[in-house]
Amino acid sequence: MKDFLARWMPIDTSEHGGALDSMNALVHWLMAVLFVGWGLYFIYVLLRFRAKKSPRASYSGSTSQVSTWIEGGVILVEVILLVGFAIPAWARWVTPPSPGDNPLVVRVIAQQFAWNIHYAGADGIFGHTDIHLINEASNPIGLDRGDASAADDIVTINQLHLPVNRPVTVLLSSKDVIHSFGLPVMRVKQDAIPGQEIPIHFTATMTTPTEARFPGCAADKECWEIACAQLCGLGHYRMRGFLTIHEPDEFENWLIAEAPEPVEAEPQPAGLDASTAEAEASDHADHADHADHADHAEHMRAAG
Ligand SMILES: [Cu+2]
Repeated sequence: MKDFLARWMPIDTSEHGGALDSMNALVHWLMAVLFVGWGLYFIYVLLRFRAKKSPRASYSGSTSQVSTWIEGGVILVEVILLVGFAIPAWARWVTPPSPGDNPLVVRVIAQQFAWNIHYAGADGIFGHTDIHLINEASNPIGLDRGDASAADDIVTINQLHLPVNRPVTVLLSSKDVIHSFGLPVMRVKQDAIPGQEIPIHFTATMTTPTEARFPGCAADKECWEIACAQLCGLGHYRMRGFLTIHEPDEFENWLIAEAPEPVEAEPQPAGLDASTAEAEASDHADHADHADHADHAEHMRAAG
């Protein structure tokens, strides 16, 4: 059944995906058995209680205790499914990876109609964000660049880059309405709910193939898709991000390449000539809050 279902499924590139697909197959088998069982019972009842054979209704009904025992059996099976399978599976799903496994923590902030990705940078600490600092073009998550721990933070739009074989925790939130963060190849799907930060844990087991590039992906590799799986507004159809899984060293290089240049806090000398000021201004524009990504997002919006 698992192989049969796999024909309609995207490839599985996550550590937990196999178990999820097996459960999917198991549930399909259970549903198949129930479908056939109830279908046969329905046909039996149609024949057994047909009008020709029972012209008068029986007002006393069934006097046997069989149905009581069956109901008891159903309750027992459902308790076993809940306590023995569902609750342990849920507990595994919500347990964070151990710090010894060096998990990577990434914030994903959904908005109409884009995915903002926030990396903590070299210091491993997310900079302070403030709703009043949000600027849709230059600072979509309201990152406070004045905060010391924000200086090295990386913010991208619609571009999620992760290392292979390293546990990842995505802290998922939303700026406006309910979205759903779906990584089909990673067997991950979680609603993003305004006012909540929801952790999701997974580990990628495969890097993205290089043969072809997904349209709109800015990475050098083909990207897999981040799909918004919850109807979130008129632009929902184009709320698509791109997931790239790298080899660990490749991922570190990507982080270094994306890291913002340190901004000098020194006051400008009074006698600064015009050409130097211009050069400085353009330099700062290059290193501003990922203006290139904002451009890219604009392009994506326009393309959508
Ligand atoms: Cu959405």
